[in-house]
Amino acid sequence: MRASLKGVILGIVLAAIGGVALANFSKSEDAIEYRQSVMTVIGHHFGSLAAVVKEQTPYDRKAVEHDAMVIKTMAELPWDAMMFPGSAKGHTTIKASALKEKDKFMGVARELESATQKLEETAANGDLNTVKAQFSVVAGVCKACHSTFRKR
Ligand code: ASC
Repeated sequence: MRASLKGVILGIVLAAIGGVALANFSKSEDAIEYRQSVMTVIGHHFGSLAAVVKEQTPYDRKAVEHDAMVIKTMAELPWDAMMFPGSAKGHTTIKASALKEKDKFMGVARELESATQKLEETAANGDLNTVKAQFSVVAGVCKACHSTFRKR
């Protein structure tokens, strides 16, 4: 097989494996808009969970499962956009250190993915106390990353 054909096939296979994780951005503004949209959606659903945890909203198992599912799914999405080269400039609150310390930043990103995965599992178990406990774990990951990598 010719080398160029092999290259094309490899590209297609990698793109298929990558699936939705391979969002493509042609410029910084697009990456910033995408990641801010994702964080906005996470914020809304985390806010409705927070109201349940603080007992301002009655516990509804289905609603909690739905919020946790959305948060877990969204938590997988913004990382390529966060790491888009040059995207610490412009209409954004990410610190330049997030892109410079990519391994450290992505370590926290993976922590959020596993903490929100657990949140989805606890929501499915239907016990409000374990949901509350895991909500606190996720909130801690949010807060740690924001205080390290987000401008005030
Ligand atoms: C939110 C939000 C955050 C996190 C953080 C958790 O709802 O907007 O930044 O939760 O406050 O500690």
